[in-house]
Amino acid sequence: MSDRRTPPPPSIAGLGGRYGSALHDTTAAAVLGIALGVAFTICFATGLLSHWVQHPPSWFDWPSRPAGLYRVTQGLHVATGLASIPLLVAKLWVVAPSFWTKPAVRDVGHAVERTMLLPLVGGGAFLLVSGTFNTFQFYPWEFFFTRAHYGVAWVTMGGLLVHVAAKAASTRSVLGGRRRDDGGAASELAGEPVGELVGRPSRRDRRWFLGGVAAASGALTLATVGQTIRPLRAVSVLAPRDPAVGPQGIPINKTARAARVTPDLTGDAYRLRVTGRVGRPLELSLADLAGLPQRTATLPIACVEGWSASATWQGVPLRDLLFLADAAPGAEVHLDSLQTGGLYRRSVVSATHSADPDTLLALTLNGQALDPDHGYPVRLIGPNRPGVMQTKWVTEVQVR
Ligand SMILES: Nc1nc2c(c(=O)[nH]1)N[C@H]1C(S)=C(S)[C@@H](COP(=O)(O)O)O[C@H]1N2
Ligand SMILES: [Mo]
Repeated sequence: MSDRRTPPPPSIAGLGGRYGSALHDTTAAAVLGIALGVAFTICFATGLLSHWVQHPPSWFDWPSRPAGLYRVTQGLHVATGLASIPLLVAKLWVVAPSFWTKPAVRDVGHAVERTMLLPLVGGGAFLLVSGTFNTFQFYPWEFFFTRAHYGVAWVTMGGLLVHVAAKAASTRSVLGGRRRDDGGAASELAGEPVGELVGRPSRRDRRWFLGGVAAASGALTLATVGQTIRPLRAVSVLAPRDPAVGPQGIPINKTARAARVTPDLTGDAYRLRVTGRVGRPLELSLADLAGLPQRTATLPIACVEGWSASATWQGVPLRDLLFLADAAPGAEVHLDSLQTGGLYRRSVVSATHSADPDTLLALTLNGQALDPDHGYPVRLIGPNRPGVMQTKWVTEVQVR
């Protein structure tokens, strides 16, 4: 009845479930698996990097150059995560028949392999959903997003590692087989069903299917990546942010109103204090700051949520202020905002970043005084920093 030659490797193939489509096969599973493995690895590496930048371990010193590096790594993080969504859905669909294989567990190795699918699939789905929600600043849950997203990423990558180890050999033979397939001789392992099927897919069907998945992934990327690649903003109809929309042509994440930074705090009473380990503490009005030598830099705001936008900023280099206050050159600095609550009212500027001449206490954006929502009267803007560390409404520079 069946003309199947060698049975497929049991690690990929299953024997259960009846599935109508012939596309549930080992070759599609292997190709999608590799694509997902690459996407998840880039996403994890860039995510881990972002975590270290914000919570640096003692051995980690994030450079201040190139100025746009974080913009690229975090843009990649969000883009590879979004591109993974169609890949994961397709992969789960392709291998679904193998979930119902009998016996459910053959031996200890198989039990481990199957158990580790739970963190891999569950964790992967959680990361993609919670990450996507975060880019829309939509938090319909109780947990703290960054901690949960970070913790689950490790669990998921553990699952991925086990999965790759378990599937490496069969994947290699499946894809090696495919190449021989192209040469004319039929492969033994490639294109084998992962369930009980009507027939084997033709190579043409599979190419259409995988091409369609790739197109969906590419389309989702194009539809969102304009939030950081500005020329694509017109086609990025699904992007949570348009990088050109906001006061002074730049998006905002928290308004002055939401941060409870009121005009009485930013008016004549405003002072910037330089305190801590300084020879000469300073207390400067906005006019004092404007009277100091100004420096201009074109730098992006690169939000962890994946949007970014470049602008021209002018202000007093932080290192000049440290010099004026008689602080040790290249000191670590803690910034405090006029904002009284919230997680991002403070930030740390590492010695490397405080020494960079383009790390500015900015007074202007694209030639105008800062909009209240962009941090009037004074905000930090520095090269190669995540948006959350570009503190707005700065009122204290504390030297450590
Ligand atoms: N005081 C304060 N500064 C802040 C924030 C904040 O919530 N409070 N948000 C940060 C985040 S998450 C980003 S992405 C940038 C955005 O800067 P913008 O609103 O000027 O575009 O500001 C940062 N500075
Ligand atoms: Mo942000």
